Amino acid sequence: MAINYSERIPNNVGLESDRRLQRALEAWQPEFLKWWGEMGPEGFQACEVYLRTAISVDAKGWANFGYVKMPDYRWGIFLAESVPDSQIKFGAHKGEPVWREVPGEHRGVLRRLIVTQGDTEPASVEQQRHLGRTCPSLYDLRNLFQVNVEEGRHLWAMVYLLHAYFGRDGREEAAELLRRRSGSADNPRILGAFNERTPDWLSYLMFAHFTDRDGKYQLASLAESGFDPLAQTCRFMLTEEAHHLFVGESGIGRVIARTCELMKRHDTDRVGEYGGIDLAVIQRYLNFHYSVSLDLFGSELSTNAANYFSAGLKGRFREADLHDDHQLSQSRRAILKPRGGAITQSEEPALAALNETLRDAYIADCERAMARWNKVIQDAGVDFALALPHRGFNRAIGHYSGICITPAGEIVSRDEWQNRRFEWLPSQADRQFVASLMRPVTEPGKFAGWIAPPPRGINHQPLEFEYVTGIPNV
Ligand code: BYC
Ligand code: FE
Ligand code: FE
Repeated sequence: MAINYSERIPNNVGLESDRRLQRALEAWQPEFLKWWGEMGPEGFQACEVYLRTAISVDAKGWANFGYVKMPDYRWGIFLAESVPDSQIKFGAHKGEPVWREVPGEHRGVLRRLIVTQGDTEPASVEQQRHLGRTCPSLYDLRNLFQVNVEEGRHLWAMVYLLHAYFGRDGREEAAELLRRRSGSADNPRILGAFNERTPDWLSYLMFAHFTDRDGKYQLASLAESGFDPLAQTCRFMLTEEAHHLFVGESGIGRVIARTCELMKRHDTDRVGEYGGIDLAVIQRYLNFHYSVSLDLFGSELSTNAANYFSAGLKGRFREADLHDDHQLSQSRRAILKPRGGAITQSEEPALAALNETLRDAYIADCERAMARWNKVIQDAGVDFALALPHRGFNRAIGHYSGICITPAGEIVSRDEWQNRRFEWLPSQADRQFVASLMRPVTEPGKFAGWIAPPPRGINHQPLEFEYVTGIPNV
């Protein structure tokens, strides 16, 4: 079947005039649609969803709202505009012109970075495919689907790079991206957090807040890349990421607001019997999603990270704002390390510690969001504060893995950890309780009792707007 490219695949990469790329995408697109049908939002493929579609990168083109059936969504390929005469900003090639083609010596490493990034996108869609059935409102359902189609588009963005710049092995990797499955025993997704289950909406909102936020920091680092097509692609992806973070942060904020309202009304901190989620349960969910997301930054000391930077492939967060030599060959920095039963500081080469440096920026961002959530609690007149656990808590990657650290940052014995872990992480009972609240609310303008309504609708529409129509009876 021939494809009308600019209509079917909105793009600013000159797809119309690139026969080789057309052929590759023409073969891949039906596989993508098949994957979307099997692994995309379950039970809602025939609904009309009020979605935003990007049809170009300028201010007017990237936010077109209208009803679309998800399988008909126009997954486009967009690069942010290239800056003329740009130079590589860091590493051994600093000051040289950016690459418009893949530098031969870094081909394998670059492909691996693109594949790792690309793999997370369909993984998240797979993790979220069951959630539609238990949506707390049409507003939230629409936001879920918006995030899902955009993660689909992020997959397209990485597949475009693989097809356009990596020849046959790029095409093979692009096909594999549709074959791995989140949580599969034989063919799992690449990174840990993307094989975890997202069984309920509290997990999902935490995921959008904490795990999509890793996306923000990783994409921002790749947006500094000396390989210009990758940088341009990631810059445009970041504009979409902002909405995913909004969904997470505002969603959790609304859960907190509802809980506080029930606490005040019934003068209790146990709001379960009134259909709310205790702040203690929210804290345990938060501990889980935060720690799993911290793992996504990799080991504290990593030769991979040092090599990515020195090679000019992956920079630091907002590289241009940093005032140093952008090569880090002599610099050192202090990092925390567990040693002999204590967590102590140690001076390490800054180049090897780049994963930790990016994780620091992420943690600071999470702290800022945490302060906004705590303001919601305070404003409600409730005496409680949520907190981020220690960075070593519940880690599976890096030098804290295998060490039992409490949220307060205390190293404890394995026995104590086992005995107390459900003070800190969601228990079976927590998950069952949250699951019991997950009843679909699909009447326009109505919201489930465990989450407060948002202050306003989408794209100036009222809250009662029918954001998704044609919902099957469940
Ligand atoms: N799980 O030197 P190390 C997003 C592996 S999220 C499993 O410590 P490195 C999104 C690592 O691959 C953003 N394995 O790590 C969010 C390596 O394997 P090999 C995604 C892990 O390489 C929500 C070994 O352990 N983008 O977009 O310095 C919804 C030792 O590695 C994990 C990116 O990640 C883990 N957590 O850094 C939708 C950007 N961590 O080589 C989307 C691209 C490490 O020994 N990726 N390993 O086989 C990277 O920059 C790097 O691969 C990482 C790891 C930062 C992930
Ligand atoms: Fe994404
Ligand atoms: Fe995202």
